[in-house]
Amino acid sequence: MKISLPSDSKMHSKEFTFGVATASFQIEGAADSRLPCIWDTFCATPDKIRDGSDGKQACEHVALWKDDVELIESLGVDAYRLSISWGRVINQDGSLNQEGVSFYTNLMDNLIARGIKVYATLYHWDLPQHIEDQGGWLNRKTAYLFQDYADKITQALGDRVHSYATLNEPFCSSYLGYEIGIHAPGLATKAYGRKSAHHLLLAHGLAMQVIQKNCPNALNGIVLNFTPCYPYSDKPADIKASQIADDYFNQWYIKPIMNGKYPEIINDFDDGDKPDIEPGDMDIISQPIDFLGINFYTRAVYQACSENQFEQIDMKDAPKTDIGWEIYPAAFTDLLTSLHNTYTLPPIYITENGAAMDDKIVDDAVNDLDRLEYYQAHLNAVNDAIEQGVKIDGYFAWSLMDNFEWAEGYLKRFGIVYVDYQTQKRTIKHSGLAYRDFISQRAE
Ligand code: GCO
Repeated sequence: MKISLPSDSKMHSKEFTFGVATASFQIEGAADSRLPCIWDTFCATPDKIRDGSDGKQACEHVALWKDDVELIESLGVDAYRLSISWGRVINQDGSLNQEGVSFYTNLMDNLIARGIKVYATLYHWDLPQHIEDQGGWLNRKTAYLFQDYADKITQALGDRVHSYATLNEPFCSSYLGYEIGIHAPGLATKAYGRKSAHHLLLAHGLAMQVIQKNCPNALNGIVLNFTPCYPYSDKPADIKASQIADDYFNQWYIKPIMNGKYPEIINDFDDGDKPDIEPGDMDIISQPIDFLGINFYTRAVYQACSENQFEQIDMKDAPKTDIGWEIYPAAFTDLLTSLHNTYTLPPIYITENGAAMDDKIVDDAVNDLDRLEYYQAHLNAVNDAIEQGVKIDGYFAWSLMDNFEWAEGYLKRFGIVYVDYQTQKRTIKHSGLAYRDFISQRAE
């Protein structure tokens, strides 16, 4: 089975960027050569990670990076999205860790020499533990520490980076990490969700200021995740419930950046649950970005419920991936067109899209037709949005290779390359081969 798109698709043009994505904690390993981060602590806490695993080895990418660059090159992609581990490049006293910086400069130089553009995310959830010990994202000061890190690392990396994203998915860092506690640092207090989110968004804005100064030629922005919210029925109460959920989970993170304000639902919060917004914050948060990164995996369905206004419904008979997320590609097109209609957006990059599947490796091959179908359907969905006038300039498959899937440990495989964690052998899955073939067929 192949991947194909209509012959007149804009995605066939070399102007459209195709890439693969990873994140530092999920692949790097080599935990001893960086500062401990909140995910090390969370993994060491009993019952937090489903298979009891951690990120100490992961895909041993710090040791195997040269092979991994060859692997990326063999896929023929235009770009590689990686994240930088804050605690690998900045020491506890705030100075640069030259050894850590060299790891990334060598990696990037090698990618660039092969014509692969570097898309770097500065924060993909691995907050240094010593900063968490001072309150982490609940402490406003962390936003300024992030700005300082962004300032130093962007100067050190210079023009190697084609595109910088400040944060990856502040929703996950704040809601999953501080409000319901299923991700690091594992705090579960309602008010903490919004308070940490505000400091994350402030950190984004403060970092944008220094990145634009240091790297004016790079494409600089942020990566947000969206899980579009649908009503369970066409009853007005369910429609309302899905809108509130959408404001709470999705618009909460984009509206401050695009429009300088939080969704109206903020007015319904108890005072103690509101974020601490200081004068000038919303201007910092809403300064222009060069691109918006969008991560999409699934949708969610809600119905009204008296206690907390909305309740998610499990769509029992719907097709799902191995992580239990409904496969619903139409939501991807709906999301892209509705964001386009709601906001004045910069160019969009799909910075993550992909699926966990129950892969089996047989005779050195993984015949993951289910994942391939997921990619085909979602590339079609992106193409549909482009046809409807949405400006989308790139697409990154999540992920280059199987890796540490957060609270799921190594149980869920999202790669287009299979990783045998015993031997660290990488095997390109059928989906990866199809992605490679599709990319190679584009016009010059
Ligand atoms: C995210 C993260 C990735 C995940 C992927 C699958 O979107 O949650 O950016 O690190 O691994 O999304 O859950």
